Amino acid sequence: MTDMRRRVFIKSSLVSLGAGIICTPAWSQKINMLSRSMEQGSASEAFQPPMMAFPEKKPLWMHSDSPPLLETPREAFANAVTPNDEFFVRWHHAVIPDTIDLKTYRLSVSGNVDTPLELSLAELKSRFEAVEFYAVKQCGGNSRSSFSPVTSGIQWHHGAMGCALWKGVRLRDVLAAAKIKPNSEFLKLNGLERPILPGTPPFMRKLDKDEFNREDVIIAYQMNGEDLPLLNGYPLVLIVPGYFADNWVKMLERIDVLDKDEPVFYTDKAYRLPANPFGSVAPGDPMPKDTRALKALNIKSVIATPSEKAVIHRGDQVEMAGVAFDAGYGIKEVLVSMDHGKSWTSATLDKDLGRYAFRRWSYTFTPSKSGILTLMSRAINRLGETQPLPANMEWNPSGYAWNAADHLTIKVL
Ligand SMILES: Nc1nc2c(c(=O)[nH]1)N[C@H]1C(S)=C(S)[C@@H](COP(=O)(O)O)O[C@H]1N2
Ligand SMILES: [Mo]
Repeated sequence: MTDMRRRVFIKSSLVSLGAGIICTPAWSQKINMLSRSMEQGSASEAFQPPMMAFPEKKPLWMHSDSPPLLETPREAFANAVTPNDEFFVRWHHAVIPDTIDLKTYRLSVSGNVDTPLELSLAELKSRFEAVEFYAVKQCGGNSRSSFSPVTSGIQWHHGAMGCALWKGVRLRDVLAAAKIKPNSEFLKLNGLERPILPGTPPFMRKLDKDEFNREDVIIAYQMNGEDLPLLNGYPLVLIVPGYFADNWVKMLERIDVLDKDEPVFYTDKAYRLPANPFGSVAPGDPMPKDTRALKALNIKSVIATPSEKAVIHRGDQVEMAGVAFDAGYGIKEVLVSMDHGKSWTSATLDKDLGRYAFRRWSYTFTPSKSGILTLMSRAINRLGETQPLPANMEWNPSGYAWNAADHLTIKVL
């Protein structure tokens, strides 16, 4: 694969599985019931989507083949950094270019500016200072399959998230080079892919002034030291650390500067929560009229190991490990429980990779009797915020922002 021309044969490499795996309500209700019953062991694993390998990717759980919706297996979160070939994939529209020709690719910056720009990737890299940091990218719908009642949308388990080292240039430096006018209020940012059906809104997002002036909002051209995989947005992806991933526009094509607000479907109609502090309604209620955009991440931890399929005997030493993160305040502590939350013990935190990164944690124990054991994890951040227990998790009609204490069940022989 040359640097100038990247060709990824998404379409030809697909194995057709009919209509892909679209969750029917009955099917996902079943998963949900099963994954909720903490006593029943690894039932949820029996309903995993198939594993499928896409270009530049290892086999991942495939929720749909077109557009590709690929989920990272739980075990990957035993590490603080998610490898590019295991990083989840989510696209709204199926017409995704399988080639990006860098001879013709340009990022345009136009609208309320004095100097419109058409930047090649090489110009972007050479004209602006590079910055690099770790940050968690998490889909708003991650863990949606845990909600009861079931909500519509992709029935992700916990693998619509990942943490990578992102390298790129500051959005605000690029805007300054375009001589953005002082009365500028919003940006519209476009992805390069297109919907199949005419009339469907293209993937476009909006940032307000406070957001586009942040010094840590970057246009990234590298992920974990390499070019971005095409499915993760090659050649450029917007990084908004601490925010849910719907804000992180992939395959960035155009930045349009606005002097006044203008409705944008994927910011003003989709990706919204009820406009109250918890972003919730009574379970089963519809979305209220007053909504707010899904923005800052909430605190969360996920258990990666041991696998629910592991063969564990009494007296074995077992390492429980996973990751925790929040919107950037910093993880202070991760607690684990083996008695359904009656008592909690501190896990060991690995080194801090930065305020927006996954914080790896681990806890080693030796089960002394055989039977079913439920392992739970719960993170606390520097503000003292923590995860609710699953029974106290608030509900919203879109199934966004699930962040209850995680659990998994193992069988000790
Ligand atoms: N161009 C474009 N960018 C996009 C999207 C999209 O459909 N098109 N989806 C968003 C959503 S909702 C998610 S969860 C992330 C997924 O990023 P990934 O595929 O790199 O994991 O991309 C975001 N950026
Ligand atoms: Mo998403």
